[in-house]
Amino acid sequence: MLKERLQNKEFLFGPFVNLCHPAVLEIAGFAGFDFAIIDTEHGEISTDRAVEMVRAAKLAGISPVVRVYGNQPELISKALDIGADAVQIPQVSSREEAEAAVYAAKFSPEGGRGANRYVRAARYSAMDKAAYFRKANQETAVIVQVEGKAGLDRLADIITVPGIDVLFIGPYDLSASLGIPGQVEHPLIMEAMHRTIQLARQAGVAIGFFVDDAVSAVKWKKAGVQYISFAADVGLLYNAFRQSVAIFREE
Ligand code: 3PY
Repeated sequence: MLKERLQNKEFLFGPFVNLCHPAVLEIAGFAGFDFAIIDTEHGEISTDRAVEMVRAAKLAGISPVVRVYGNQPELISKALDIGADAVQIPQVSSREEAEAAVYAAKFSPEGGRGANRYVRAARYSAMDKAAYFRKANQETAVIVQVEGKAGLDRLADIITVPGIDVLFIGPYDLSASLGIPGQVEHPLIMEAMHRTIQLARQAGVAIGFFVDDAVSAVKWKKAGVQYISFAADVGLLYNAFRQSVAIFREE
């Protein structure tokens, strides 16, 4: 499970998935990624399609993470009910919002996630019921994305919220919020990342970051970033297509 690997201080690497097909998760698993983020915030994937993708991920030995559309309890519990190893919540800007995300992701007594033992995550009731609720709290990870100026200003407070497994910095949204859209290598973004890494070390929380290329992934891994999300299936496919076309046309 992703959470255990994070606790073991492993460095994990995985793409966003925007193409709405289970085969993408199988391909990502066979390629050796650690996780893939099924993105229901951007793109066309809905929960009923995400479940097929979660299934495929599990079969291919890759951890399915579901990025929800927003910090809404019903979306967070649904992502976990369908069997995601982790839920990733965008646009978290305050301690209260981070606490609400954790509360929605945890069953009582740690939170207020709606309790149902007939869902896929509970093997449709095949799991012992007490064990399911306990194990779900222990084994599923909560990843909060800080990606706006307000969240950045409150980072020191957000990072100490109990129950956060990864604090993820989204450079694209952050660059937009700072008035430099798309300039993800800008010194302001780099400064934010280095400050986050520092704070995370003190708080004992894993850091997540998004990169567009594998060389940057290695750089951030060396800086201590444990959860590195890498581009998206569509962009990787485009690059591979484009490269082949360029070779064929001798461009
Ligand atoms: C961001 O960079 O803002 C993300 O959410 C990851 O793509």
